[in-house]
Amino acid sequence: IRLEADLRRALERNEFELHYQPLLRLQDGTLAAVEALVRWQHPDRGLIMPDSFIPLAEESGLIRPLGEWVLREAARQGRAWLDGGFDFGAIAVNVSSRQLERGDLTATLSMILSETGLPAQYLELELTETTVMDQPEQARDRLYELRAMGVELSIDDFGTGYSSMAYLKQLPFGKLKIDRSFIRDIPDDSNDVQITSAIIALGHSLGLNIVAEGVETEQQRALLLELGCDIAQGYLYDRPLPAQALLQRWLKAR
Ligand code: G
Ligand code: G
Ligand code: MN
Ligand code: NA
Repeated sequence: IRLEADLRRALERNEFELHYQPLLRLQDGTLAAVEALVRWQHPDRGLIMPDSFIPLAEESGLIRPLGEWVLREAARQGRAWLDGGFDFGAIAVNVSSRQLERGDLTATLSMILSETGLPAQYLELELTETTVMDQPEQARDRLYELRAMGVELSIDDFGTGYSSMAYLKQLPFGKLKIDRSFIRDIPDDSNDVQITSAIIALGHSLGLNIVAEGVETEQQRALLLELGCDIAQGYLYDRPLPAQALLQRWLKAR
C-alpha cells in the first residue's frame, strides 16, 4: 500500500470521521467534556483505528492537514451542539508534536474558531508529556499563546513520558490525564494505587483537575472517587461514539 498517498486521498475524499468519548465528573456523574478521536472510514477496509495511521501521518507530515481537519470538524460539531442547545462541557482534541512545532497552530486555531463560531472555552487541547518535553522552550511559548486564546490545555497520558514537575509547574495546563496503564490494575496492584494517589495529590498541589483514563470497573471508579480524582473516562461509562450516538446517550438539552 502507498499509505501516504492513501492518507492524502482520504483527506480529499473526506473519509475521516470523529468519534466522541464522554468524560464524567466523579462526584456527581455529570458530563465534564468529550474527547474527539479520529477514525478512517476506508471504502474497502472499513473502519481503521488511529493507531494504524496516526504514526504514519506523523512521519509523512500529513498530520498537519489531518490535525487541522480534526480541529475544524470538532469545532464545527461543538458549534452545532451549542446551536441545538446541547450541553457537552468542552471538546478535547489530541494535538501531536508535529503540529505544535510548526508555530502556526495558534493562528490556524484562531482562524478555525472564528470560521466556525465556537467560543474558545469549549475547546481543550491534549498534549502528551513527550510532545511538550521535545522542545521545552518553544513549547512553553506556544502553550502560553494557546492558553491566552482561551482554550484549555491538558497533559495527556501522564506518567508514560518523563517530565519534571518543576517544569510542568511553569506551563499553563489546567488538566492532567493519568495514563490508563496506571489505572488498569487498581485496586489490586498496590504499587499502582500508590502511584495514582501520588499523581492526584501532586496534580492538585499544582492546581490541576485530574482525569483518570481507561476506567473500566466499578471498583476503579469507587477508589478514584475516594482518592479525590476529579474526572473519569473509560469503557465503564462508554466507548468513543459517533456524534449522533453520543448525542442520544449523553447530551442533554440545557
Ligand atoms: O480510540 P483510540 O484508538 O481512538 O485512539 C488511539 C490513539 O490515537 C490515542 O493515543 C489517541 O491519542 C490517538 N488519536 C486519536 N485521535 C487523534 C487525533 O485526532 N490526533 C492525534 N494526533 N492523535 C489522535
Ligand atoms: O489520547 P489517548 O491516548 O488518551 O486516547 C485514548 C485511547 O484510549 C483511545 O484509543 C480510546 O479508545 C482508548 N480508551 C478509552 N477508554 C478506554 C478504556 O476504558 N479501556 C481501554 N483499554 N482503552 C480505552
Ligand atoms: Mn487523549
Ligand atoms: Na491518553
